Amino acid sequence: MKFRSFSYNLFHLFPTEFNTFLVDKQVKMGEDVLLQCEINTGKLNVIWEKNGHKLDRVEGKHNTRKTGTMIYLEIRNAEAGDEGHYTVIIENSSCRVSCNANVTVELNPWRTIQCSQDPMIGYLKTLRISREDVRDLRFLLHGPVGAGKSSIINTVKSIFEGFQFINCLAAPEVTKAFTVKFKKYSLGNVPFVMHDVRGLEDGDTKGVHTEDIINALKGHIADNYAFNPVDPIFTTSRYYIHNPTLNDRMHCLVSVIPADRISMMEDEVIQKMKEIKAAASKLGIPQVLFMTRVDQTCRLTQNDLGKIYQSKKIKDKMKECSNKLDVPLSCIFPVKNYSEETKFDEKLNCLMLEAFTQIVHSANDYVKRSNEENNMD
Ligand SMILES: Nc1nc2c(ncn2[C@@H]2O[C@H](COP(=O)(O)OP(=O)(O)O)[C@@H](O)[C@H]2O)c(=O)[nH]1
Ligand SMILES: [Mg+2]
Repeated sequence: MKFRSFSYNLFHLFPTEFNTFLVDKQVKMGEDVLLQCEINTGKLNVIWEKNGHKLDRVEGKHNTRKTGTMIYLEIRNAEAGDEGHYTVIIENSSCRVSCNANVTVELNPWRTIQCSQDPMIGYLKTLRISREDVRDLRFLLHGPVGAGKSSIINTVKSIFEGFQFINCLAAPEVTKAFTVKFKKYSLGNVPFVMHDVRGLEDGDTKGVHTEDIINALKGHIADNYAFNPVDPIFTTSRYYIHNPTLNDRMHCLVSVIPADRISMMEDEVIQKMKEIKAAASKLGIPQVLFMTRVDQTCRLTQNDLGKIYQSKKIKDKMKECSNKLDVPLSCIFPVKNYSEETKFDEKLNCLMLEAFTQIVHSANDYVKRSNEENNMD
């Protein structure tokens, strides 16, 4: 016997429930979306919400209806703005129940991704540095603790060396400030060197000192120097390079930001990153931003990395990085690192290789423009 045939006196004996729930929808631009669910009674009030606010119904776009116990919301001609978290609330004087669904709209791609890694690896393996006296192009990675700096090095190393490194550089999620030394990582068969530094933290006595990153950019810090969070390197230290050459300097600064944590980053850390960026600008050193952990912030991307440039969430996160750190969107590259995977993933490699090619070009251009005699101080 169905509940709807009972009188109102029996209402409290049979609480209102959903027979079927809303389900998540993923649609392409221009497609229609139909959200539907079924309740066990027809005599109730229905309210639709989007992202926690009452749905602002637009004529010709939203169509809500109730047919018996079925409840529908139709969204016509899906656009980027239709993406969101939808809730249907069913209520009367004595009860209120709700259920939710996410609507994801695949945007038209705004950047393309190459789908074959071998030409990109081949290109980078044969690329010549624009000056003969420069042995390697050197990259400095900086950013908050846990941003994925060590994982980027691990991922790039794995791609060039053709097998997957166990991600021993990356810190487990719970630890902080795992990397304490200024560490140089050569990439085996290509003339590129990446430097990993201890992560930035808020406060003056935690994480790496801003001044030391600037010293590293200028080439004053030797490999294996253990960062001291309280004081920058002393000129009397045996790790201090007094007259750095172009081979000691950094040729590109890579800021690393985790997409899933950008909104929660402390202002102080952002301020430190901006300070370092400003110093790099003053030195003429190119700067690029790698946005990591994209899979942790966007389901569409997690399911298919090839759709990263169709994701509104990724685009929004890139804009947030751009606004917070004053980096143009064209200099922001969303990347995914190897974290739990045990097998090679060509889409992951291609995304990383595109970002990596960009920093190689920027660094190569910088060394071409640099005058060996330039004093950086
Ligand atoms: N899911 C996912 N996890 C990542 C990614 N990049 C890094 N991680 C994880 O995030 C944590 C911090 O990374 P780590 O490289 O140690 O950060 P670092 O402090 O900047 O060197 C580790 O547990 C990594 O496995 C990514 O793109 N996706
Ligand atoms: Mg690290």
